[in-house]
Amino acid sequence: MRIHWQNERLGVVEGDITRFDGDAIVNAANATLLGGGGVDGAIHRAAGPALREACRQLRQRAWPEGLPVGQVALTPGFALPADWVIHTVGPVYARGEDRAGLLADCYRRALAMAAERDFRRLAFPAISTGVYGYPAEAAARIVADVMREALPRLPRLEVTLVFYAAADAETFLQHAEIDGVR
Ligand code: AR6
Repeated sequence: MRIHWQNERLGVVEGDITRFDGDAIVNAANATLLGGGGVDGAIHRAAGPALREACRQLRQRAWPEGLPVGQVALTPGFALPADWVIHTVGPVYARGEDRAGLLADCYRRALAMAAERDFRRLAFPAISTGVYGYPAEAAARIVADVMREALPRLPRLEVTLVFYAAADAETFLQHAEIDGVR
């Protein structure tokens, strides 16, 4: 993974999140939790069929109606290098409605879950900015705000933001104010 920007708390890299070798990666899933395209499809392929089974059981036991937008759910990582997967469902972008709070919830709740479990290294993809159509520039500002607010209270956690393409990492850095994040 190629590093575009980094300090002690936060990294902005380009690469495939399924290769991240830390405590957990976040999955930009959908409410069914049963897989899909994009990063979700890649994570399921790399983790193997046991992940789908774990997600199916999660649905049955905890989320029979599906995982609501902005919520998080945890499974093992199975064949992934990361030990755990924190599944979340980002909002579908809508012009006429401000869903920034829901996108922020995905990041905040994933950070809280990681802290609860005492995870030290966590990676996020750019939730909602693919199929769900959230503009990368707006998402960048939301993510930066959450990191600025949350990371000072989670001193043991190191976060990596993984972008699939170099251009996406650069767009993020142009629109996010992360210099002050510690
Ligand atoms: N590693 C890192 N980032 C990736 C990878 C990867 N392997 N693959 C794609 N991305 P998307 P969403 C980037 O569409 O918008 C799925 O079908 C991608 O370039 O995966 O939240 C789910 O099942 C983009 O920047 O997620 C849902 O139905 C970012 O990940 C729906 O898509 C997010 O794109 C969720 O849509």
